Amino acid sequence: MKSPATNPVTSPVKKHLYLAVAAAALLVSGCVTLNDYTSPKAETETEITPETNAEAKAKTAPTVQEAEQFLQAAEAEIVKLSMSAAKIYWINSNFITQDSNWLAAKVGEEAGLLSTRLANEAKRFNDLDLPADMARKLDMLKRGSNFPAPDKPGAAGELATIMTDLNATYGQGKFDYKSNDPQFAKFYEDENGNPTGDTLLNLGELSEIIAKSKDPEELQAVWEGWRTVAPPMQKGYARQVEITNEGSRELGYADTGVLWKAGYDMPADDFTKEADRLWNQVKPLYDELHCYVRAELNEQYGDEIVPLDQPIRADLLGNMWAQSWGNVYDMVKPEGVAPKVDITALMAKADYDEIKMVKVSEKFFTSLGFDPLPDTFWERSLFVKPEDREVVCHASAWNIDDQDDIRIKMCIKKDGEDFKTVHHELGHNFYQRAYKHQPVYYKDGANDGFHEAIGDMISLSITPDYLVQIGLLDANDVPPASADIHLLMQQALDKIAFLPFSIMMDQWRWNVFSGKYKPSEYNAGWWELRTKYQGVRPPAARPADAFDPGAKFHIPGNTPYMRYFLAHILQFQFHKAACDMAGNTGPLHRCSIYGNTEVGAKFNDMMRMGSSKPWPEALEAFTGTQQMDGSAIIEYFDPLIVYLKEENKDKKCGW
Ligand code: X8Z
Ligand code: ZN
Repeated sequence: MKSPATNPVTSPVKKHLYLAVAAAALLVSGCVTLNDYTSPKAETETEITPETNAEAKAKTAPTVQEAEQFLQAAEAEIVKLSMSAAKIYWINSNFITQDSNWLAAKVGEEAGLLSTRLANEAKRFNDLDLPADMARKLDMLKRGSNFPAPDKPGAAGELATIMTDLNATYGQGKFDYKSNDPQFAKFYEDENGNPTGDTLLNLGELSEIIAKSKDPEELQAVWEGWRTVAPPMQKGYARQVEITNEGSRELGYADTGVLWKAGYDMPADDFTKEADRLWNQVKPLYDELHCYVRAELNEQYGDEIVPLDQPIRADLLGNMWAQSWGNVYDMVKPEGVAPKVDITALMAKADYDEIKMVKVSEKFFTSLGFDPLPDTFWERSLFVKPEDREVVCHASAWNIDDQDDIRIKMCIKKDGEDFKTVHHELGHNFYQRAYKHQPVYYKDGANDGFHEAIGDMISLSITPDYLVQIGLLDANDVPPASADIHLLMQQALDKIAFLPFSIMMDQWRWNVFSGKYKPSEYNAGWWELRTKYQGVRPPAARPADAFDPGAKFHIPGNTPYMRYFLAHILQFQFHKAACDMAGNTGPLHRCSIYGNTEVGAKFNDMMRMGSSKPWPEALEAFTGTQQMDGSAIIEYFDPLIVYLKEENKDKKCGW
């Protein structure tokens, strides 16, 4: 149910953008239509006059039946707006133009107005003793948008316009990097070597340089260059915070951060503690990884660029935001020769194109017993970056009609990283389809971390043995058990390095919403948290107007990020439960559940619940426990932890 009003995460227009998962209409089965619903307030106003106050009060007090009618009518309204909103957002993200932005802002305003109205109307039933199911639905309506607008003229429109602008500014972000330098000609020429006329690099191209270059000056220039897209966003961002905080307060939340934290079936403060608890379970592993990687980079770059007692320069870690470090694997890999399982190379050898990557990913899900994706998925998805127009390239999965019109939108690169991202996106789509029979209120993940964890859990089964099974890897090239450290290192660079990044993103937003960081402190606060959690720092002092949070999609894209932190805990927990179920007796990191329909059926039992029950019950349905738990991560990486501790034993770790 959670989503901003201007991009495809909007709700209650029921937009789940994962990362732009649009979900839309549930066609309500005819019993209640909008016209059937008469405002209870209007009825009672006419009736109270001749009665005593007590009698009047008894009459005006809402009834369970009215609450039921209200929920049905609200559902009908949501459904009505959903599908057109989803289609507009889809078009806007696939063709960013002035006109499609206008349409997105317009429907975003409508969605915002609807969301605010329904949330406020739902408050009427606050003191009523209701069956748990109805209370849950009303609560979901009250938290219907992650970015609620206040109930006053113009607010929803202003908010929707800002949100659309931020999204579009990010989506079109470009930067001129050495357009005259022949070394970079490939970025500025077409396949035939003719100039494209475009002298600016987009995020995909800049990311490629960050992933491959080992020249600190170049890395710094590209890293700083991408961040020039963000300062123009800061003013709008700060205004958006004001508006949506006001909207949140009207709904009874201290600020928008508290509203977000209230979405986890527990009091907001308890959720903060829960996130900290999970982080503390895995932090020792991150600390070891950080210590080891810094030392390896120090060997490559020297004391001046990578001093051994300082946070690591964020531009040296192979990713634009230093959120996952897999691209520096070759620089930091453990001693000893290990046969390389390079999925990028294997796919190239097997002539995989973008469609084949998606087909193979789909096959994993069908091997577990899920139905194949519908024809419309293949007809309507975007798999390849179009040359002739501006699109939002950040990968996303959509459900346009809340039934079977599921799609992904992704500028797929033919590499191992995107092979896994395709699984991630399909995880969203298969989840959406699994809960399509639920009422609109429950067409969502058990919590948002579940939604992000499904496809990632599948990816954990992309083991060398699995790659042999699907014909990508030759059986003779399966690394021996002695090479596990290499595989685990690769995995840790992606998954463990990600944990502190994913927890600090929303720490920053919580602080912004609570007013702890004023707009003038946005950037300093950002780096305070980046340093505290990740132990990274900018390559040089940041300019006074820097707004570095704006250079990461989910900030202007207005997608909460705690979901990814939770997903990185949950996916290992799911993987362990699945492997136990499959009777796996080997190490967790070598287990693959490919082809196991029994596990698939159990997984589906959890998925089909949607958000109809508090998430601990969904978790229990699959794992047998009600608690999120990081111990499966520790088990999975156990050999690596031993290795890192040994490697680090004479080092001074920390920053
Ligand atoms: O945004 C995404 C997905 C879409 S929901 C591609 N992810 C986060 C990111 O890219 O920052 C997946 C992992 C983290
Ligand atoms: Zn996702």
